[in-house]
Amino acid sequence: MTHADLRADMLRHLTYSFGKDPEHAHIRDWRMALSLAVRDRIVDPWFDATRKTYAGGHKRVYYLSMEFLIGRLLEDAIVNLGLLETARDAFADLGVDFTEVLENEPDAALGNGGLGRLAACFLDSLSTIGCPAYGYGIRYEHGLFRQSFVDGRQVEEPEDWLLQPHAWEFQRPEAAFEIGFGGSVDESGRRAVWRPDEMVVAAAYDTPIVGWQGRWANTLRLWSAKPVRAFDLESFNRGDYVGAAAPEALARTISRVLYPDDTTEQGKALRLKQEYFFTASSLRDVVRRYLSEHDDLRAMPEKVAIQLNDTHPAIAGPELVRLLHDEKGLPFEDAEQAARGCLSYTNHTLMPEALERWPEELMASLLPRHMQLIERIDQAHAKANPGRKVTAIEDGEVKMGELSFMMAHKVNGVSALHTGLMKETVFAELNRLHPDRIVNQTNGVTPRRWLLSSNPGLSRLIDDTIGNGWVDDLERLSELESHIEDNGFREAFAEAKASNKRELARFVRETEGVEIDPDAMFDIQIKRIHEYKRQHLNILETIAYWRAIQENPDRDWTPRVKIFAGKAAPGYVFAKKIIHLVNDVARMVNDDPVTSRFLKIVYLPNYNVSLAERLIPAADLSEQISTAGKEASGTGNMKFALNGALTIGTLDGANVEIRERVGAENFFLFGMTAPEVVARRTVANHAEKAIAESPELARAIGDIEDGVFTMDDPERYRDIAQNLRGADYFLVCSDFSSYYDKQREVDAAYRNRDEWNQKAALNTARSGWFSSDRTIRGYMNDIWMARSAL
Ligand code: C3B
Repeated sequence: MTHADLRADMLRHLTYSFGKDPEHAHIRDWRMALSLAVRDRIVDPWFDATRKTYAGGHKRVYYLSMEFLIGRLLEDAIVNLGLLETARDAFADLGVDFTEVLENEPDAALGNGGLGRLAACFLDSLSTIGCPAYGYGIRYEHGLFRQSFVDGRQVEEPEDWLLQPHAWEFQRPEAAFEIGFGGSVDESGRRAVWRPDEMVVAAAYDTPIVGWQGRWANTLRLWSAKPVRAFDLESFNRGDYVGAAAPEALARTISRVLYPDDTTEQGKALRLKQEYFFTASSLRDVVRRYLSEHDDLRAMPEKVAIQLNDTHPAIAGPELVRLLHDEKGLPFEDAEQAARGCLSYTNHTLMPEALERWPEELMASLLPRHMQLIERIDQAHAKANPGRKVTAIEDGEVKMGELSFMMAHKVNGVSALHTGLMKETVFAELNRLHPDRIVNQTNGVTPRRWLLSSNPGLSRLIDDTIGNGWVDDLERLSELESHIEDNGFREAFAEAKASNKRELARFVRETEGVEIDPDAMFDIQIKRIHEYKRQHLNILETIAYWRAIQENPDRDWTPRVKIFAGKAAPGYVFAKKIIHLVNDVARMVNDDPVTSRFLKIVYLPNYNVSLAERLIPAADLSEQISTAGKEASGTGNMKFALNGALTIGTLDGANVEIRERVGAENFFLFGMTAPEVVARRTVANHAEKAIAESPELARAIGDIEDGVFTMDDPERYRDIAQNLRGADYFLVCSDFSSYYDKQREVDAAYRNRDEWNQKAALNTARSGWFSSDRTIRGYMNDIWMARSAL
């Protein structure tokens, strides 16, 4: 297709789909016209994929996830269809700014962080590999809140991506299911019959996800909740307009908002309703599709693989048993076995507060039949494993992790370390009973979005050096290694980074009004704000460095820009304090005439996928500093390494595997290991001791306590200081010295810029294994037993 063809298609859509005269078209109109012109090219491969799947009798994979953090889709589609240059040229002809068109698309934030973004990378890889698959989730009206700062404090505003025109989804009025809640179970007949007392309709919206080079396209099917009866005419006619709209309002609540908290349970009935709502509609869709081609429900595992992304869809176990046993008449044992054959479960965290538990009472009132089936599943497990104390129901609560484990044929962790810890801790007993069930699948990221699109400069250099086969075979990046010795290559590599940094500096100037020097080291920590991720360790080190420069301003310090971005859950008071502290410190440090040549701090608001795409290619240093044993994997860490940043990190999550691959000499390791962390916690007054041994730390904490950064309100951070001196559960103090010293090694290393560039290039060359294509192949081979249909 030529750019003239694409231009003609856009003009046609502009005129006939949107009724706009090109003379009066807004950027938004151009974005929609381009989106439809591109979408037209996805529909055929999409249909072909469906036809091939049916014709070949292929096994299908269903990925159930509360979150899909897909971000913008237009550029992804354009890149995967190989239309980037074509589209650029088409807009050049039209005199419209192509970048502005791409950036006009709302960033679909239907997720909180790593878990949701992983699901989005998996969709891209499934389509690239040609594995027949569906993503199933919720079509939230409001995704993750928008973050801004007022006097340094986080302020949340609702996100409203769906209010803007959106080109990707196809509504499927024919695919709708009635989903019930509450009511009672009638056990008088041969089969138990659940009679819910509340019903909503789950309506399907499909988004095609096209893979690399348009060879295959899968579907992301998101469910929206609608009332069974749209409107209460009787109330309306009585003049009760509010009452008339009540059914709709109530139903819509279910798909209204994404819970803005990725690690702590809200304990709200609504959350459980959301989980059941999307899980039940997805499973009904799966069973319907299976029965349209096959009769024997016992053989479902041969054709159906259902992945539970964390425990959020864990109700799938009892729901699938209910469908097969109560509704389709299979004996309970057969239903359970068929369900287990289809289901597998990914655990994404060991944080105790994030392991979902629902009060039995709530479960029984919202899903009475499921509560009975959970008891039966638990009893069947106990009977099969006599004398073992492991149950899915304990202390009046249903433990969704245990339930998922019992109902899955495979359970996986997301990095080697995390999987090992799963076996030793949360699932120790279950692992003893089912030693083959737990497997590891280390996370990965899609190279299409996280290198090819977001870092065009580096991608071009890679293409010129080794060809473009790396895009769907990322381990070929290793072919770069032999070129790293070459001065010309190293300089070009450095220039690609420098140019990304200049672009970021421009962005920071324009959006924040802060000047940063593109030649300084860009040191970046971007992720959700959480104590275990230890943004406060980073800011304490920054304060200590600032003090060191102040005391000795004539020394030849290595200039640094510390960049932070990330949202705190609205109810997570401590995390919000950390944000406020970083902003307060930034204000003071950036205005310091003595130190600001050497140190700047920037906290960019409203972190999202699009901002990550801007930041990661411009990073020199990647901060991956969680308390060892707490970060299940991390995926940002992989994106940074792939884009040629060096990591400063602990031996946690996938950092361990990144370091093994890029080489210990190209990674700045600090801090305690996971077993050392456990041991350190048993030391009385560990924090006090660490503070006593580090004058830098003592001074930094003292500064916070003395109100150095908060002249107007010296008490503001007393509780942070108290937490550090007292409990310090995440061992910020105990790891401080090791971190501070390692940062000084980083300073020294950055001064030898050629050697740094060499290490950076080695990070890129050796990160190929962290492609989500590799991860998905692992799931296909070890868990789903599914094959590519290409
Ligand atoms: C995250 C974990 O915190 C990350 O370490 C991991 O890389 C990703 O999942 C993907 O596996 N996670 C999350 O974002 N939300 C949760 N509720 C639990 C884990």
